[in-house]
Amino acid sequence: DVVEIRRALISVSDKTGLLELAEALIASGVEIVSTGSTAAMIAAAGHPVTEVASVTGFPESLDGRVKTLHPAVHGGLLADLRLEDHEKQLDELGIAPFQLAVVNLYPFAATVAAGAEPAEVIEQIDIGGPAVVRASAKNHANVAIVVSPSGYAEIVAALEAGGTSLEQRRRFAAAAFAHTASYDRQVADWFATQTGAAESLLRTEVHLAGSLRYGENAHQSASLYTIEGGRGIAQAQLLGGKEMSYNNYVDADAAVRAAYDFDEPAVAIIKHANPCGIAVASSKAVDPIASAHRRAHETDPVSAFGGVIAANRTVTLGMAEQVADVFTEVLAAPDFEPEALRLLQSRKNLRLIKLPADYHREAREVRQISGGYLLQTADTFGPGGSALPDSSTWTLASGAEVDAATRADLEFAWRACRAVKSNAILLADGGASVGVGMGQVNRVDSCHLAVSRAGARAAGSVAASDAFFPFADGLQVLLDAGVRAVVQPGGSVRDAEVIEAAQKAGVSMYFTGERHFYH
Ligand code: 93A
Repeated sequence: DVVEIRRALISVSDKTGLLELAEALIASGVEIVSTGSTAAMIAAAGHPVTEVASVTGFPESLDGRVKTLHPAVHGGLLADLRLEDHEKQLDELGIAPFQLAVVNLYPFAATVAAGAEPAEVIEQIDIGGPAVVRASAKNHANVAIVVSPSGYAEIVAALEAGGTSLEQRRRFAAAAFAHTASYDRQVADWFATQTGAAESLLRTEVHLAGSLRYGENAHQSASLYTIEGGRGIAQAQLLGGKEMSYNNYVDADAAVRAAYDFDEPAVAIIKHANPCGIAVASSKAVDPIASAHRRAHETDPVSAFGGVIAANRTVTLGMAEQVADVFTEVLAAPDFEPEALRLLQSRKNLRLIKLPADYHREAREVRQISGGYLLQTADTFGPGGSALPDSSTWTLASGAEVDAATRADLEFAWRACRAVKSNAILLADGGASVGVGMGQVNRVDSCHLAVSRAGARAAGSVAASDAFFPFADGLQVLLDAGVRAVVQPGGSVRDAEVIEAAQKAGVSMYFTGERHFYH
């Protein structure tokens, strides 16, 4: 199984250790065949080297795009000399076999990272190099392939040992295919960024972080994977309480997403991935994040029991005292004041999650379906996302332009509504949700739910709907409850009917032109 090295093909972009390797090969009587600048460097050091052009009978051409892509090279790499017939054919074709290939590829990733223009990046897509690497790796029964200077020492040792072993060549081949696969992935990722399409799923480098006690239910097993470079819930630090469960992760993610949709101090309380309360701080609050929490809690104190809370500001002692009074599963925040942390850490069942300082959501979302995955760009308007929605682009569909306070409420409701599973209706007043209708299979039921949750607070509140009203019936439920203004995407074929209902009630209604389904 030992293959003696008599002829080597060397074509490297990274010239680290090249001369030491060449010297050792020459000292062992190995013939070196090499490309352009690799050959030039070996020759300049005074070593004999055969230019690949003299092997192929063709000059390196097309600005170096065609160097090693030739049967005289690939025949020598792919011939399986365990077969008499291959040996005979090589003789007939006048092709000499290689027993070693040393290749490292054009620095594609480094060129992209340096911010090069597309034309320059494309020139750095190595074609001939990977072909040599793959051919040699396939034929590892006969050829050793080295793709990194870190492998040179082993080759030098093999020269002294009389050749490479099958075990070595197999190991080199495995590393070689991993190398070309990762190289092609870099190319694919770059192309994905160029086409503007949803980014390649392959871009995602994931690591198993550990197993969870169980999944959504006790009989399901589960684990957590983290995304390389991710800065989200999966990277958060656990500062107190028991380990995070599968459902804790899901709900904490929804809570953080909701709270971070706001620039101002905001708190979201989540149960089963839906908000039972979202609020921003009252403008007069001395302790803004405590104010936001108090108001979010007041939306629906019954549902907030056993909830998952996220704040987009440091948790103060004031907020901590409020949270400590209510049974809560998880509290996620960018940080905690020391006294707040001390108090909350005394609650042994409360998981305290400190988010990464540069928290951001992934730019794309993956969901599994049977037999495949769905990938989409995220519906972001928080950190790392698109610009915050701007109510200046809304159009007035009915009633009079509202005053500044009502407009602020509508903007709040529109943002908060995005955290609610479709069909979503959210009633708000003064920067706090007062009634949420979530996850219903028709919009009328979501309206009823929001109104009944709001109770007496429905009258005079503003309403947001994540998608258009297909009929006037859902909106009518809200109008009958006395909402003072409505925001919704608009765009239904029956918009005229819907507008008429709002007009009849004397209610201002804005169209955003953009929908925020969330399933
Ligand atoms: O442009 S290529 O895709 N065409 C080829 O035929 C070819 N053969 C080797 N690039 C090719 N290579 C690459 O050239 C190698 O992978 C290596 O990175 C580089 C070495 O070229 P030089 O010796 O001229 O620096």
